[in-house]
Amino acid sequence: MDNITFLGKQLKNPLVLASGILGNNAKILERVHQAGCGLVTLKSIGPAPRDGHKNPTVIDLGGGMINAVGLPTPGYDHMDAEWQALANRDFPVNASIYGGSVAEFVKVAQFVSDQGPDFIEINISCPNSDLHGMLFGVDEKAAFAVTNAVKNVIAVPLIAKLTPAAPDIGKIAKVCEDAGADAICAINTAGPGMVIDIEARTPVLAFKKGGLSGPMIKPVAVRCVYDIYRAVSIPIIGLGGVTTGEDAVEMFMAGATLVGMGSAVRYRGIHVFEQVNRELTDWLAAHHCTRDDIIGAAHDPIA
Ligand code: RRO
Repeated sequence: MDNITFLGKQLKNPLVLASGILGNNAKILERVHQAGCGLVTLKSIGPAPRDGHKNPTVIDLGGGMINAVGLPTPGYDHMDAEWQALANRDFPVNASIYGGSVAEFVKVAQFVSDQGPDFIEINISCPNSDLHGMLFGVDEKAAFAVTNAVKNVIAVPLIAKLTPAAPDIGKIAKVCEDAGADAICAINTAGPGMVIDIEARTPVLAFKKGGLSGPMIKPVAVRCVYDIYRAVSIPIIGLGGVTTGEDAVEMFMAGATLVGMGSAVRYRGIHVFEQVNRELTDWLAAHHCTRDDIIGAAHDPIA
């Protein structure tokens, strides 16, 4: 698979690095691009410096991971070196941002837009936030307000990253579309879940609860992308448990235009992007079809 257009930008393939996996360092992200990733997403950038939660923050459960990293960020205006390095990049970047209020989202979005990312992704779906009692992504009014406010102050396409914790993710996606989102990204981690150390009689994560990722959540992610595809007419970045070319095919069939990977980078390394791209290309060739043929194909089964 090569050279596609997404929201007016050229990508070398439809594979995306999920937010939060490899930070914001331009050199590392360039290596991910060189390793076959079509679009890299930054770790969510917030309004003020923040350390994140105490360790342990990530546990490999086998079949997936649980994390409560806790939104660590240098803060949008404490990243001069990163912004400078990213300004000289020759690869597409999706900048993920968060805030604890609509006003904070707007402040971060305005600044980040001026740094020239290709896209801005609003993270309204982090399961590990102690910044506010509510996820913007589970409340229709809040989702509309933040999407609309950010849309009004940025100069690049806007992507809304959604949570499977929403009671009706299709409805939230439609609200975001109506508020001006140019694309939907789904899903953020699932849950939250909890793992207990039975000898210590205590939750293993310091934050106690955390978001689930990796192969164990793929069916939830596929269902969410399927529901969103039926609810909106903007493109979808489908992610959640994708590790192989066949997983990517499944996401496309559910309705994704691009497919993201996060935990898969841990399981297969950064070269997972060129490997999955090869597996995808081989699958399409073996089935005599193109990516365009399979996007949303599960919605219209051949009798
Ligand atoms: O930093 C985190 O704990 C985190 C974030 Br911001 C997110 O969006 N999703 C996640 O699983 N962890």
